[in-house]
Amino acid sequence: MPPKAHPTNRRGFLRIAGAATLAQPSVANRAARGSPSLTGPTPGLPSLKITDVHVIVTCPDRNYVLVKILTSEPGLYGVGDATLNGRELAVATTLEKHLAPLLIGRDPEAVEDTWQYLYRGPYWRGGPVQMTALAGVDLALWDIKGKRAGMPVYQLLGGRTRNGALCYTHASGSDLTEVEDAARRAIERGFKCVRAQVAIPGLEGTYGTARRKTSEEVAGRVPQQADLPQTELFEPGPYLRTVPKLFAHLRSALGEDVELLHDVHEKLLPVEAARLAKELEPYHLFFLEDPLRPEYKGSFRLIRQHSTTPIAMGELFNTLWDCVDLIKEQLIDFIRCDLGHIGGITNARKVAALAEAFQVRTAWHGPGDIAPPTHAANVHVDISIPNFGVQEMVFFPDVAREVMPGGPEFRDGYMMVSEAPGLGTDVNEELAKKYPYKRAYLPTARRQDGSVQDW
Ligand code: EZ4
Ligand code: CO
Repeated sequence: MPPKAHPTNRRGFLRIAGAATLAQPSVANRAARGSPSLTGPTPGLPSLKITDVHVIVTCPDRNYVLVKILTSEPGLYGVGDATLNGRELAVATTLEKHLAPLLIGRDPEAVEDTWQYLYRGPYWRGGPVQMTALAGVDLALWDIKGKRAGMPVYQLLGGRTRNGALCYTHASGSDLTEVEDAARRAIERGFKCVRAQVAIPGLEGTYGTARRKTSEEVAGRVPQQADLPQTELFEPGPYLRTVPKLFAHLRSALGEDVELLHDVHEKLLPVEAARLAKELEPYHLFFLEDPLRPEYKGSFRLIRQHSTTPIAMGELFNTLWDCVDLIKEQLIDFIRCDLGHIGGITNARKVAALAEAFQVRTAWHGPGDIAPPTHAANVHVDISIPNFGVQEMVFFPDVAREVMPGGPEFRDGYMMVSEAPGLGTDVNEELAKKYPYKRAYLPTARRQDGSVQDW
């Protein structure tokens, strides 16, 4: 994968864009030219054009895709994250081959217009690959806008509504005591909220906890191979019997003060999820995450009818419109989109505003397989909206922080963004080249009879 995009007809686009500025053509003329920008620079500032788009694929510890958008102002650029775990190269190709030619020559200040143009423009809209590519562009443009204004992005979004973003970390283990120990370590570190996952007895591997095997290895056909998907085993019976025991244990060991969360990872059927939410009620979860597959939103009604356990959903959603029904029917309490997979800040702030109207709070996805610019974007939005709930976070390893410096910092249970203009994150392109892409997949899951199970 070459690190840079070199659109073959880049000069052509620059020429067209330049002509458009000089001649002020009619809307119809501009529309005929492929990549028109709305005219008119910000008064008092020189006009700005996108001059190049670098797509950086790097694997400091795991694979990341970064987008660096350069402008006609020397030294002014923005950095976004376009990482989609397991499909990184599809997003990189979309950016290099399809989006970069549309961006070069455009006004980087027109963030909303560019979003609309790239979302609705291709006709084939949506889906995780395109929406992740769009998020990368969107974040880079917000970064540029902040740098140009001399302000951190949260100021552009309306300014502070809170001092920091309350956050949670993951505690997991192979048995109840191991999870308890991990939770205690997190609490000692300052966390007020902890997500707890435990291995399910009798099953090889459990989401968020243990070593996994490939499906071939599970079937006894081949030894484990590192660059093919690992397979977890899942059975709803043992899972549904174990999870309430975990939270009974944690509540009696840790008391009521710590907020506890659990991620179902879309594994259950509606009636199973309703049972789990009901049985977890005595342990007062902060939320039960992603209980159902994302396809049919109406299933969430069944959970609601049976339980007051707060429900969070959304890391697999790709647009604002995926969120509408769950929010307006108040079938969830937390909307937890991934800003890196729903087209960035531009779409997320609308999700947040929609949620505000229905007393739903945000809990943006914040795992290790999205890069620091998305984590920074999460926190810029978190601290500038009224209906923020909680923020998932990770500590990046040093090597990742060297390649992608400047992410939000953890302080006593909260995430803080830097006061630097823009998102406050960057990419070291030279260093990134030292860590080339390595093929990797997310795990898959199977039932004990060998059939496919949602991971
Ligand atoms: O499994 O980001 O809440 N966090 C999560 C994550 C997801 C990964 C998938 O790529 O569910 O850990
Ligand atoms: Co999750």
